[in-house]
Amino acid sequence: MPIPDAQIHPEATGAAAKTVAAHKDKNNAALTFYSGWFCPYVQRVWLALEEKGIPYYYEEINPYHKDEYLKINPKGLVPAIRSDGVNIYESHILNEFLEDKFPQSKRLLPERAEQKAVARIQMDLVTKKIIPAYFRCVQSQDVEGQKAARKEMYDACREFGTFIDSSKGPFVGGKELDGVDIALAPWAVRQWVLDEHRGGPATEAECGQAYVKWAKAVQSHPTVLKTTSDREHYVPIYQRYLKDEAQSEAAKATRAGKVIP
Ligand SMILES: N[C@@H](CCC(=O)N[C@@H](CS)C(=O)NCC(=O)O)C(=O)O
Repeated sequence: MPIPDAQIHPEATGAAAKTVAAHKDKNNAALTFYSGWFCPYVQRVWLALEEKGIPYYYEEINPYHKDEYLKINPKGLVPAIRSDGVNIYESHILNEFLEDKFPQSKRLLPERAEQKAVARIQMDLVTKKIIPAYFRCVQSQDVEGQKAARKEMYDACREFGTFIDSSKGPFVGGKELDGVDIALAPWAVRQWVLDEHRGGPATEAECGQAYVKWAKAVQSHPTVLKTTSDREHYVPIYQRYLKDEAQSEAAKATRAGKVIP
């Protein structure tokens, strides 16, 4: 029985492939970045590495063929980093590690303890509410479940929008991406799955003006673009959840010209 994920396209493509090619020099790298080009958690760390301008060696891993990689991350998940002989994993922990290890590079989290705690509270909303609802919405095979998850997600995105100071935005970090923006950015990149298969584009009515502006700004941010592969190679990853769609109530309603809110 083939495992669909094990057949993921083997490498980054498009703009992301160029970024990979620029990070294949082991001699001048401060660390090794174990990546899977397709993974949103990886993209979090990739964004932090690029925004901070850290010299890294990029190693592509298919985490569904674990083998040797279990020695780097016993959980078998990407992303991971090997730095000074130590293996580190979990995207949030990795991004905090990068802040600690490279204090001279661009800061992505506030230095003041109180402000840093606030940033962690904001990232908690992303981790505990927005991301689980995103995956529930994609994975749910019934329209009611999809609608409920979409609402849950975009309600939380509206709350995320309140973290943005509209006089400084579009990002939580003002004009520049910061750690809180980066925590959610990969899912804004993958919002097309919901736009195209789970009820249409996110509207200001459901998730607020600040979030809609934020998502658009993220989707066209240069660092986001240079860590994103060609769309066609992401499609098969989501396809298993969308494959029965032709038969689904959502697809039938769409074909009948009904809007799925
Ligand atoms: N909590 C982890 C999640 C990482 C994760 O789920 N990575 C997926 C790819 S997107 C993976 O490596 N999956 C391999 C598997 O499930 O065996 C993090 O934040 O780094």
